[in-house]
Amino acid sequence: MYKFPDGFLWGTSTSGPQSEGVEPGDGKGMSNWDYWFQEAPEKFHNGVGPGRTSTFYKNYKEDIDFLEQTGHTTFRTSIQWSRLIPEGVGEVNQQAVEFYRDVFERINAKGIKLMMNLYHFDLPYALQEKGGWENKETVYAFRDFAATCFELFGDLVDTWFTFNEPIVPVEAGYLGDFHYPAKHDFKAAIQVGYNTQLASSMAVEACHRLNPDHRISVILNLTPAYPKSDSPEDKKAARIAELFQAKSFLDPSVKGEYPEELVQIVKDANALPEYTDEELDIIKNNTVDFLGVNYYQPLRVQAPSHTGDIDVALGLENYFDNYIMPGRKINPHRGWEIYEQGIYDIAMDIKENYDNIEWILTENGMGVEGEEKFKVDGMIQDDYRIEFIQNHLKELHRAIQDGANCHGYMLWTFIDCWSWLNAYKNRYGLVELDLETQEKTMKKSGYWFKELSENNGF
Ligand code: BGP
Repeated sequence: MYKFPDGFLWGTSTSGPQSEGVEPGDGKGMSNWDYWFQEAPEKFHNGVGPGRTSTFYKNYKEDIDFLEQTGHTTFRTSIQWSRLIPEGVGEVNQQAVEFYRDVFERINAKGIKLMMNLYHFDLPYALQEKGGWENKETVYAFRDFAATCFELFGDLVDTWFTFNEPIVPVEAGYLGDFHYPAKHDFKAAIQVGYNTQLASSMAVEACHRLNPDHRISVILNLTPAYPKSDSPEDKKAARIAELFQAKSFLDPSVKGEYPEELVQIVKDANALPEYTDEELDIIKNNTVDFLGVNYYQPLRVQAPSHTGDIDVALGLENYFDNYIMPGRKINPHRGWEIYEQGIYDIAMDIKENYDNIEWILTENGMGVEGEEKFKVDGMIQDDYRIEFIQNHLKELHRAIQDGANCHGYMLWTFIDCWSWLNAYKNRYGLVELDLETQEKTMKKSGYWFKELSENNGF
């Protein structure tokens, strides 16, 4: 038996842009994703854009009933900035206020602890046009958006998050091609990362001031980086990968400052962002109350093949290369390595190096393509998902036995939802969605998750 501590939270996570659907006429503004889809629909799997989701915006009353049927004691989604404040700053969309208040009241009425994230990769396009996260104006706009949310919904939300996986838009949008604006610019990437951290710290400050009884955090994808060998070159590469991909937000969020080693690397690359001492004080004085941790896959790292002078166009490849470990266990649909022990290693890092701060596993999950082929008598028999969750929970359980301060497990995701460029390619839900009819059906894992929650273990 794997029993979890009393009061351990069981739930799922989703996000506004991935579940609500766009409802023209209800005052929602355009986000960076809506814009990108309009400009380049061919980039999106099967040409399915952010308007075609599980349409939680329309069907939330029935959808919320599934939270009970799947045994949720907690649930996370996000407020879409472009729905609440269509231009990013200024006027608040009253229809959005009514929508979110009704959703939150209904979830509260079921006794489910509501966790609310403020930014899940979705920027109002009006701000993107002015430079997006490269421009400090976006930082102040985010602070004001966050304060508006605390004032409008503080009575209904239990726990707040500022950003989901803030490193992802930095890497995917400024060092790669998976998020808008898809440019390769190392210096811009560093500025965007810094500005995002500053915005997060400012939101923490606003929450503590406006909602002093509430707790607030950030959600980080803490991919551990494992070196290919014990050679000093591979170990150094893994250390740098970890600094960029995990510690760049973890240290300022929890400790209030950037790791010295990382600052030096950025300095050497001539890529220090524009900052002020007042801003660094804001980061220093507004650390998170606990942590949200997403875990899907580890990083396997080797020394970079590029040597010599830093080539700014190369970005992170100046410092490390990823490699595919022979014999690794892999989710063939998503292409991601499955390595359950990563959870344990993250837990021990938090315990040893971050004062054992309290944390919640806010995302972990298995995306599967063509799930309908696993349907028997009208229900998807997703034993592979149950096994995936169990195997990860065993490592989480071991970590808790060894002192990890983890208070909950949240699966990605609740009802199959839309996902960025992959759209509906991979399904993650406890509840199946028929995209054409909007019919929703519990998967086997949905029933199993309820038992898991009721037994507080398996
Ligand atoms: C996380 C994101 C989610 C979700 C998930 C699954 O990184 O926070 O938004 O998309 O990954 O990833 P994907 O849908 O790309 O397979």
